[in-house]
Amino acid sequence: MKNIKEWELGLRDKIFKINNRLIEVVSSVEPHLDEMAKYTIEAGGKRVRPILTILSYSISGKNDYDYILDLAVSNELVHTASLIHDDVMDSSEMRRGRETLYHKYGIYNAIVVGDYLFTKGYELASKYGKDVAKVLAWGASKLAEGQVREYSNMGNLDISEETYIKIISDKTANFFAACAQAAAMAGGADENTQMNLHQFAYEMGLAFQITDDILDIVGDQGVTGKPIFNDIKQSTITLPIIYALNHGNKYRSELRNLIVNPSGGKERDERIKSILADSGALDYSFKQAKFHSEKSIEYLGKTGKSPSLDTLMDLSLLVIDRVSAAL
Ligand code: GRG
Repeated sequence: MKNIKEWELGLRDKIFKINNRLIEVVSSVEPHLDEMAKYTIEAGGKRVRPILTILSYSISGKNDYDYILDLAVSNELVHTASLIHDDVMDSSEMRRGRETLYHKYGIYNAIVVGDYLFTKGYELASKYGKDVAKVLAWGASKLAEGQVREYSNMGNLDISEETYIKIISDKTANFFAACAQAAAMAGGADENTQMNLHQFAYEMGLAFQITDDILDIVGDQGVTGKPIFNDIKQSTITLPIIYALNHGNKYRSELRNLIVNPSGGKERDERIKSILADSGALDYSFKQAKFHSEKSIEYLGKTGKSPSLDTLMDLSLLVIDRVSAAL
């Protein structure tokens, strides 16, 4: 298994081209919009979705990856638009290591910049034909469904693991699936390959989101670029909490009290963290992430040999690797 640095190095030229093209396509004749759109793009991000798009295309696509660059960029724009709107909904102050657009420029500007990136994304995707654009529209509509389902379950301490999986399927995994499937489609892959890549990316997306939710508890803001314990602060109940509430009899009422009581600061956070560790909730959640990562690789194995296969596999393993050092 390669470490993250090596993996990034192997993709450096692609990430460089993605970043340049992103800046190019968000340019606007309206200087303030231009400034805000570029502020958001220049904050960076892992660029997982555009990389997933390029590699999924390479499984069957005959052209150089330049051909699929705009679809990759389109997917990053839709994702970034959703993050901007998410930060408005959560009143978040930090994202990608800098002040959120919402906090710096205000709510009205954040809504419009999100809309702008979203439409720019669709303009680019339309180049690949209506079937490809339709898959992406499906993925983006799932983002919205997931977001609303999550919002309506805020503070719901009785939320089931099944509902949690439904939420993260839509807010994360189905969009990953749409990125991979649309790219395979644009590369002329047969239907079987398209579906295997869809399933691969879906399972990887579940692993990615579960990992993200663990990192919200045990992560380091310097690495993730966003504050930790944000989910609990927002009353978003994620897998570690669900597990501990359902399996840690000893801690159940204490944990419920700690979650509903926002005071207590760092001490409260540390206590929640130790309950989640002692009840086995963090280990269980990591096992679930690992399970989905392994499942994703099974689907990948069904797509047939190609040069980008190993890198896609590394991507799925890296998704869960982000958390193993923190546990
Ligand atoms: C369709 C534009 C649009 C919006 C729909 C607000 C909203 C409604 C959806 C938001 C859904 C959401 C917040 C999903 C989070 C998914 C997720 C895992 C985000 C973090 O992704 P990373 O870690 O972030 O890839 P970076 O910053 O690295 O790109």
